[in-house]
Amino acid sequence: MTATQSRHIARADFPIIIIGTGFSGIAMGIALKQAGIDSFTIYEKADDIGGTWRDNTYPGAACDVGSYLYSYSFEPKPDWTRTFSPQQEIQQYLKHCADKYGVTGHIQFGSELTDAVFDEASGEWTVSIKKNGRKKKHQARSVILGNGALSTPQLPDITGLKDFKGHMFHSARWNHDVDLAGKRVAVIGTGASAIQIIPQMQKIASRLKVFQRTPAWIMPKADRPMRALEQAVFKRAPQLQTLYRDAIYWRNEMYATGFVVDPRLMKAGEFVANLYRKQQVKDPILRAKLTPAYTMGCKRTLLSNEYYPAMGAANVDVITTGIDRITERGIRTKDGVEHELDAIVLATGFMTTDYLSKLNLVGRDGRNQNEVLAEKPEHYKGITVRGFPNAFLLMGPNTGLGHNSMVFMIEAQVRYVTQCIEAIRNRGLKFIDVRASVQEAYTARIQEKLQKSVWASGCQSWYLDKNGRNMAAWPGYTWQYWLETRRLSLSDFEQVPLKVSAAVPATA
Ligand code: N01
Repeated sequence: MTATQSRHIARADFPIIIIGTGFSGIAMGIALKQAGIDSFTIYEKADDIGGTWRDNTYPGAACDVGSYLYSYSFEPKPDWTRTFSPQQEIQQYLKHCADKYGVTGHIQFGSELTDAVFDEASGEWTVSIKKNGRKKKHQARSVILGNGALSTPQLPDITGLKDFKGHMFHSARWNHDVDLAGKRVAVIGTGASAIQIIPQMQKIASRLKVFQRTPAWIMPKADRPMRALEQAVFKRAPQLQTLYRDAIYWRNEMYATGFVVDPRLMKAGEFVANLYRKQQVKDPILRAKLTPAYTMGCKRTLLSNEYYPAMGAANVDVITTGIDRITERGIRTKDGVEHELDAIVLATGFMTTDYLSKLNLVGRDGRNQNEVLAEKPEHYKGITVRGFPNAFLLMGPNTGLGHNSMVFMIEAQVRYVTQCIEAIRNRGLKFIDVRASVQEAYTARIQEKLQKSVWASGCQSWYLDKNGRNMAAWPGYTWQYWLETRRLSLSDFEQVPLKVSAAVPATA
C-alpha cells in the first residue's frame, strides 16, 4: 500500500465517537463539522440534549456566569431574557446550536457508553454502547469524552438514607411529581445548587430545614431581566454585544489573580461579602452561623440576592448540628433531636474527582484509565492521558474554574482536539499518544502552581481528591489555557503511522 493510499483510507474511514451532548459534546460536533469531518456519532445516555442543563431542573436553576459570556463565541444570542439565564433557556440555546450547525442528526439518544477498549495493532477503539438494555460494539479511530465532571450525583455518606418513608431526591434528579407546597422540607447542603433551591423552597414549604455543614461565601448577583431595547441594540449591532461579552470576560479574569497568584487578595472580596452579609442578615446568631471560616474562593464563591433573606425567613431553620442519621420520619441530628419531614432534598454535589471511573476506558497496556490515573495522576492539558491513544477528554482534569466561563475552556479544548484529529487523518497516522516525559513535566508544572492557589489554603472542597490532590481546577487565567491549547505541537506525541515500520519512537 502506498503512503497516498493509506492516507486516503485514513481519511475516508475515520469513525469518531463523542460521548455526551452538553456544551462540550455539542461544541466538539460543531468543530468537527466546521473542519469538514462528518464521520462522527454522538452517543447520549438521556433522551435529550443538554448535559447538566438538561439534568438540573430544580426550582431556581440558573447560571452563575453572565449569559452573554456563558454561550459559544461563534453563536451569540442577543435576546437572553436575563443577565444570568435560567436553566431552560440555556438548554434551548444548546438545542438551537446543535440544529443550526447540523449536529443533531449525528446524535444517538438513549445510548450509554459502557466500555471502550483500544487495540494497538489496528489503532481502533472498540466501544460498547448500551441501548434499550442491549449492548452493541462499535469501532472508532477516536473517542472523545464530553460527559463532564458534574453529571453523576453524589449521595451523602449518611446512615439510613434508605430508611426515610417520605420523598427524597438529589438536586440533579428533581422529582417534579412531588408537590412540596405546604410540606416540611429539608435541604442538605449549602453549595451552588442549594443556594438556588433554598429561596424557592422557602416560598412554598410550611417549614424548611437547611442542614449546613460549611457556610459558603456569598456575593450579590447582578441578575435582572434584559430590557427589550438592550436586546434590540445587540441584535442590530453585534459588535456591541461582543464588547459586552469581552467586558464580562475580563472582569471575571481579574478574580483569577486572587485565586492563583496571591490568595491574600481574596481579602478584598471577603470584605465585600462580609459587608453584604451584615446588611442582609440582621440576626447576629444566624449571621455567625452563615460566616465562613476559610479563605474565599477555596470552595466555589456563590452569587445570590435571595439566599440570605430566605435563610432569615420565619419558616426556615438553619441547622448546623451534624447529622447523625436519616430515620423513617426525618433526620436525626447528633444532639438527638429528630426533625420530622415530608421531603428531603440532597443538594450534596457530584462525583467530581472519580467521574471517569464509571467509564471503563481500557488503553494500550490493557489498563483502565481510572486505575492509571489513581496510580499516576498525570494528564496533558486535561485533554489526553498517556497510554490512551486518540482518546480525548473534554472538561477533563485540571480544567475546572472558580472564576470564569467553562464554555471558554471548552472551546479551547475542542479546537485542540480538532487539530489532533486533523493531524492523525492528514498524516496517515494510526494513532498519537502523548509522550510520558511531556505529560510528566506538564503535570508537575500544573501541580506546582496549584500549591500556591487558593484551593490549597486549607478547606475541604470538591476540587480535592481523597488524597488532597487538586485534579479539578485550572491554576491560571483562562487566556493562559487558551495559549496552552492554541496550537498543537505534534512533537509532544508519540506518532505511530498506519505503516508501523515508520514509527517515531516513544522515548523522549
Ligand atoms: O455541590 P457542592 P453543588 N452532610 O459540592 C454538602 C456547579 N453548579 O451541586 O461544603 C451534610 O458545591 C456540602 O457541605 P461541605 C458548580 O461548579 C453550577 O451545589 O462539603 N452536608 C455542600 O454544602 C458547583 O461548584 C451552577 O461541608 C453535606 C453541598 O452538600 C458544582 O456544580 C449551579 C454532605 C454540596 O455542594 C457543585 O455544586 C449549581 C453530608 N454528608 C451547581 N455531603 C451554576 O450556576 C455534602 N454536603 C453554573
